Amino acid sequence: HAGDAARTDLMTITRYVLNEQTKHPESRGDFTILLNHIVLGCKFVCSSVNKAGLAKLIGLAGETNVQGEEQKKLDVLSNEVFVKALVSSGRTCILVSEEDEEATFVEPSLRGKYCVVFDPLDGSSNIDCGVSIGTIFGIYVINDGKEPTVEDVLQPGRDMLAAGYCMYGSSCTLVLSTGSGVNGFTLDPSLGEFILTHPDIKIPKKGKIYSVNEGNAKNWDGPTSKYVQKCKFPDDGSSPKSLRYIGSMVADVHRTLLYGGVFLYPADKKSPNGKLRVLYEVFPMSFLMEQAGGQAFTGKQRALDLVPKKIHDRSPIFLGSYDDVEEIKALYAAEEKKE
Ligand code: P6P
Repeated sequence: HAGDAARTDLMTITRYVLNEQTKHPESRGDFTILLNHIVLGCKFVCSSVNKAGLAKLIGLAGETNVQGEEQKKLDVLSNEVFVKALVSSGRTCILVSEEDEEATFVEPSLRGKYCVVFDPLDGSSNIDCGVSIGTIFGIYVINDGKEPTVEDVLQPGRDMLAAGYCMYGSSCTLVLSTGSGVNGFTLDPSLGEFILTHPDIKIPKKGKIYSVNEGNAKNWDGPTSKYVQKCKFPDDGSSPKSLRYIGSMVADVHRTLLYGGVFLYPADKKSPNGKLRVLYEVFPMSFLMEQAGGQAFTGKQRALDLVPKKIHDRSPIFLGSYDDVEEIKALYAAEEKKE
């Protein structure tokens, strides 16, 4: 039976990436090794996040654990795990993490050709109330063999080789694109393997959900205010959209990817560049949205065409269903004409 075949043909993320690798005969498997180390980091963080509540309950967090070590904050711990996993993979040369002010340059003996930009635990302020959080990552390749510098990662998001996120929620789901579509894998804890559960994800062309922090409405610019107003009081007789805002980017983006609609973190008077970071939040999520048939816009341009000046630069972002983002682009274009 087809069902049985599906149940016994376990397409793990490693098998999936190896299959992808066979499409590039010249590849020496470096990307597969790199990805395996990212997956290892995700499995560790998944296990730690699931225990975090318990650790707090039995008083481990914030005190010393059985080894007498100070219990680390989960985002600090997650960052250390990813940095160690990526460096030890021997396939990276520069790492940019939301947790580290400066980029990490891998020592020559362990240096590879990939740059990884990542937020090890985005939304970590939501841990204590059990809201889903996640790891977000993007991968650039650097082939020129010269001494790596920070300019090597200040590249437009369209040059990313791959991007993905791992969401730690009711289940642990890793969503990945290596440039030919988007696939979702769910961790089977009994196997310790990520199994393909969402093959070839495509975002609905138009959605019924908008996702934004309405608490910032006082500070929004004209086009954003007009768009949100249209969502609530449509002038074409259609029904109003639903508002869903979790306040954890990975969770809001994952819902947008699967159900459709649009996620907005606009600029506002207080933060003219918005809040979300270009390299390890905006670029990976925009890459995934485009690969799934959606799009991502900054209010001025295609998000993936942005060129960051600094590794922690921020940008406004409007991403999701193709038609919904088109409406936002039209409102910004009309504003442009007026100026
Ligand atoms: P606000 C979490 O702190 C985060 O970085 C993203 O995960 C999330 O989308 C955003 O900030 C929420 O920001 O200002 O709405 O609380």
